[in-house]
Amino acid sequence: MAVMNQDGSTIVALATPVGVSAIALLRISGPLCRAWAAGGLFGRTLVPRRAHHLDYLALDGRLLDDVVVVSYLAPASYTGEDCLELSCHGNPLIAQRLVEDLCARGCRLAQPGEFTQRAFLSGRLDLSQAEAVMDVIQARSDRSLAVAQKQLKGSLGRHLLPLQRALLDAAAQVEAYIDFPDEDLPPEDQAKVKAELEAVLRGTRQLLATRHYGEMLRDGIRTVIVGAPNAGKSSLLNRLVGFERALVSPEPGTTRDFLEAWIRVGPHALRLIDTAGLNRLPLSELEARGIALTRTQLAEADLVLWVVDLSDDSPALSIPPPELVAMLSPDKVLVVGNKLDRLEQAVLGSECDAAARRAMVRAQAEGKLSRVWSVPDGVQLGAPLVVSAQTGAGVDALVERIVGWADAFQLEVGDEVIAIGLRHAQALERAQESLGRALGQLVPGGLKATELLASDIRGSLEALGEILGKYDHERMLDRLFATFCIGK
Ligand SMILES: Nc1nc2c(ncn2[C@@H]2O[C@H](COP(=O)(O)OP(=O)(O)O)[C@@H](O)[C@H]2O)c(=O)[nH]1
Ligand SMILES: [Mg+2]
Repeated sequence: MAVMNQDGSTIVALATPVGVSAIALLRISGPLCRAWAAGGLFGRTLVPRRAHHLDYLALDGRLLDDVVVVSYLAPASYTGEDCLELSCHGNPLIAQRLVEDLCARGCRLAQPGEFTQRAFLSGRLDLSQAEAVMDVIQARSDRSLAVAQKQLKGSLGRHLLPLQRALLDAAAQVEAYIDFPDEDLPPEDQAKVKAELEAVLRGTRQLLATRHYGEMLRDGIRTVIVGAPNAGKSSLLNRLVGFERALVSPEPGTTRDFLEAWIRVGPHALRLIDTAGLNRLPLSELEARGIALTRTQLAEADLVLWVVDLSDDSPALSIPPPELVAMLSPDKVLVVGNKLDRLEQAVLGSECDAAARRAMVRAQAEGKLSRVWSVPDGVQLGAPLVVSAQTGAGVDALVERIVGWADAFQLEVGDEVIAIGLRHAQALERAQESLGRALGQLVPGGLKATELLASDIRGSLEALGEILGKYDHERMLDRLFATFCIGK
């Protein structure tokens, strides 16, 4: 049985935001709840999981509020302990008086995350599920919410379980030989263990591959808008955000610092970053600093929107500096030709029909873009797009392209979408290292001591165990015992 609630305390906290609202919810968890549900708080017994509308009287008999109270008995509650939930009128003063009264009756204020921590300690959630609670609360896009909800239901645990099982098998086979120093792990067992470890390694790689997507889900897709001064970067940001977030001016070098704005595109959340213009000859010290910042932003970008002014006839200005191009992998750069409206205006006077004019504009735009930015082979983002930040033309197609690009990152592991976080990645990397060392011994003549092999397998098992927060020694012993019975 898991350890729970080490200090025996009953905790209370406001579960809804502080402020005026229709209702505020207080959550209480711990041993005092049992007596309170049995009549200790309201003078009557509460039927578990049933809403009771009752007057809450303070210790001195004052009426604090009429509340709706629901009791949950261990282990069938969020924390796995006895719990009460009180809904009062959403006046912060009432909530505060209730909390004070509950503390006077023996509760203490909960630490941040303590309810979920108790849920983990009582075995209601594994660690990856406990983390998913935060992800569900903080998700900014439909996709990140969906993945977090799956993880809350234990998707990561379900994928780790077969890997852990295979490692336990391998460990049991190897450990069985440790007690017999004169016997070496026979070649056929070595081959079996090797195959198992390789399968686990493939599984960990598969999970690790979801890390980048996981970061994009949790932190938003870092989308950096770059290009020459006056190309219309800030205008494009404003157009995507839907209001005047950034200053736009015909004077080059308006944006010196960088600006951030969150937008949702389809099921994804984008963290848009507007930067100072990039040109070859920084005009001022301040601009030069802006450009240095842009480089930093580019290095951390998931996606780069490279804005080119289609109406600018001095391409030298809009050709990106080669050292920056070298920094960028083509699969994250989307070239956006802007000010399409100006090209359209230029051909308005011509004699031909609308279709021919459109073709002329297109040809001009493409010619221009191919001069200022030659897109390397193997680009996954497709042909450059042309837009007008001013009229909004082409912006829907741009958004569509971004959604398609982001969708491609979603990796299915088995039949579920998984997106691991940093902590998971670190544990998986440690598991990989141990697996690599173990496999290094399973080459002909490579096995020096069975103990070393066993310890590397245990190392990878422990690393995987950290993800869910439980490393089950007992199960491992069970396996070992079973091996002895059958084999020896
Ligand atoms: N005609 C036209 N002008 C634009 C367009 N986008 C931006 N501009 C103008 O170009 C100038 C520079 O725009 P801004 O967004 O500040 O460029 P930034 O320096 O790249 O951030 C401003 O005068 C904008 O009004 C566009 O699509 N069409
Ligand atoms: Mg700007």
